[in-house]
Amino acid sequence: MKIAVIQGPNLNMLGIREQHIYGPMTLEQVHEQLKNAAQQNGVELEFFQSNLEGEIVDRIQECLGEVDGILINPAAFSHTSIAIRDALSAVSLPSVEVHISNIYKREDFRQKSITAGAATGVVTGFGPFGYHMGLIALMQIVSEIQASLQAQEEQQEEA
Ligand code: CA2
Repeated sequence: MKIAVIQGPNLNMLGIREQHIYGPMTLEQVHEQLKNAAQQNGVELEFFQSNLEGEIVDRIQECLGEVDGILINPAAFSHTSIAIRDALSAVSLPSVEVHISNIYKREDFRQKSITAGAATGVVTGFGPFGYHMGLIALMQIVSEIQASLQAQEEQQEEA
């Protein structure tokens, strides 16, 4: 199983600034922990971070036929980007949107995620551990999809 991890604008600053909101871990450390957890479950992760909306749209489109699911923190683009939402809808892969902070406890403008409407589910407010929660959910969803596809194939072979 292969999962793309897509990180939006300014998340490359994790652990460097605003530690009171996002904690002390750098993005590299978050990814390292996540990679270890994934490896233990036989899952391969592909990491991508960009500050540019179009690059994130491109990366989501590239996921088609390449990965089984998407773990994404669109960061500030969550609140603004119809393009990222459309890309997620277009590829129609299982996806989990992660927010490190609890967006519902913050400024009004953060309390609406446009992109979340295209995600299978959302995890918000659990710090970097939210990426692990999202990964566990994705592994379960992808396994269920794969099992049901296999059952369909077996039924067709029997018919
Ligand atoms: O809580 C989250 O994960 C957010 O997606 C983070 C975004 C913010 O715009 C969303 O409303 C909620 C911001 C990511 C920026 O991260 C920084 C990290 C360190 C220093 C500055 C920014």
